[in-house]
Amino acid sequence: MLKLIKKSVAQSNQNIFFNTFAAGWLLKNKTIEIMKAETIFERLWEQYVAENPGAGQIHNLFLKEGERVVNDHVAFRTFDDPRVNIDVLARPFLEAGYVPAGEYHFETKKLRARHYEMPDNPESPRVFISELMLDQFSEELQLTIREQLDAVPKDVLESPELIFKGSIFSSINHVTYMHLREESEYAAWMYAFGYRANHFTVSINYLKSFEGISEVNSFLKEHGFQLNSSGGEIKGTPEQLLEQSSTLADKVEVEFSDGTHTIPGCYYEFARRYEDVKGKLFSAFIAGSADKIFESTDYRGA
Ligand code: OOG
Ligand code: NI
Repeated sequence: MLKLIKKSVAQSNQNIFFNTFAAGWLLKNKTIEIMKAETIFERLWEQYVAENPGAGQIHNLFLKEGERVVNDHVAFRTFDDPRVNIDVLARPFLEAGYVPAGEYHFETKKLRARHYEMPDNPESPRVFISELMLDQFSEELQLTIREQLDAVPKDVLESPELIFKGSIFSSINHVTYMHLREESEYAAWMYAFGYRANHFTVSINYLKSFEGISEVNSFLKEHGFQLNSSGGEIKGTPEQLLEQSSTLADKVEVEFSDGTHTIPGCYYEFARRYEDVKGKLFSAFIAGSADKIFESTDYRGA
């Protein structure tokens, strides 16, 4: 599909028009927009802070300290169904110039992930996309998700706007949400929240007034934010060239068909990267640490 689009771009070069935010071209009478990376992240950020005020508050606290907040990475979640898998979610980023960079496996959580980078642009956040491997779950879970996907209009699934759409399921209910959790917290989160930035990540490397990740963590706790302590508050070590911490996801009110419930939404992450022996900044992810970071959205009781 991606190849096809690329080819059409080349063929319809004369039709390309540009403005400051986007380029578009006509394909089968449909205008497909190529969004610039910056535009994508701005829209994702607005949606993310509007729905998870904690992240916005933390961001403002850093600004008040005189810091410039640069994102290390932004993460998405999805299912491995070919209609919505990693490749589908990656499309707008590839169009914007991103390239695939690393692959990760999470056996126990039955997840797979890939990260993408913008070449020659160290301040453009990495993009981390994971997918749930549906075949490894019960028939019931598979059916729940696939039936819901069957009901989503094709143009929604194929839209470059999919990454902004939130839950694409026509009706979600709390009983199903709680049931999905028994097999996978990730599946339940996806069911309720869908397509959006799961988290943004502050790059500690760019912070001037914080020595390291412990100081960042103390600052957050002093301001009343709770951290994900699964596997310890700090995941990874300087020897692994990546240290990470994250808040526990903000509690968000979700309207289910069987009532409104408050459940964990999105979280904010903090990452410090180190240079390797050759002086090259480590740019990948550490599966053992990521495994614990996923748990920042785990359900924590009513
Ligand atoms: C992603 C968890 C992993 C990282 O930086 O290692 C991660 C998620 O919660 O979807 O973000
Ligand atoms: Ni992350």
